[in-house]
Amino acid sequence: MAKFMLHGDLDHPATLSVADLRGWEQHRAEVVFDCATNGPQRHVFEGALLRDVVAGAGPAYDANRRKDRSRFLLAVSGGDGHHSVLAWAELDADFGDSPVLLATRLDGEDLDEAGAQLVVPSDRCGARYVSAVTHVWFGALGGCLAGRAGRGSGGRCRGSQGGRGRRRGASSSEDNAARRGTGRREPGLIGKTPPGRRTSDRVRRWRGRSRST
Ligand SMILES: Nc1nc2c(c(=O)[nH]1)N[C@H]1C(S)=C(S)[C@@H](COP(=O)(O)O)O[C@H]1N2
Ligand SMILES: [Mo]
Repeated sequence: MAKFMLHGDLDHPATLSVADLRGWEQHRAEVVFDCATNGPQRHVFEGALLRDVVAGAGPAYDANRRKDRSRFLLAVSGGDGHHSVLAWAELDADFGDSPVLLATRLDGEDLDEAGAQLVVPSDRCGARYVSAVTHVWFGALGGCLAGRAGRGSGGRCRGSQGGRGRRRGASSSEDNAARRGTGRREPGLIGKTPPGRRTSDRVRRWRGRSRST
């Protein structure tokens, strides 16, 4: 029986079967998605809301702060190596409120043997309908990855993003690269005109205008 790992910044990471997913309220989605190679496909999926499953695993956000929740991501992987990412905010009722499912049934057939399937009803294209799900990772961008544990946000960070439990290619150099990418940046070095210069340009334009009117 196919199972998947629910891991990342969670108090209660777990290995779940499709049967376990039936423990959450089941939702139904009639979807049409268009694939560039196969054309439009119509399917009926039933399953648990991904946000319910993650919320039950103790996600490391501050539930009372929308701004903290907006930092989090999900990565969903299939057994064949196909994977897709979602922003937590896509699912969150205060943001996109999208009824993304981890499906337990497809067109009336149970998925216990095949494995759960990600269903993103708001997507036009089918690429994020990851089938035979093996991993669901939940984690943060920002404070946690940059090593500034919850600074100013009241959020909790556990420093385990991307490392623990990743299937393959989980090297520390990747994590370091991720940290570099989200690290502290020197303000003013991101292709901006220095403020002093900009101000004087504006003043010059304004003066020119005053004289001619
Ligand atoms: N595990 C896995 N899931 C996947 C894919 C894949 O390659 N592997 N392809 C995606 C794409 S591009 C589409 S259009 C849909 C539908 O693919 P199917 O027609 O092969 O069912 O599945 C999605 N889910
Ligand atoms: Mo596709």
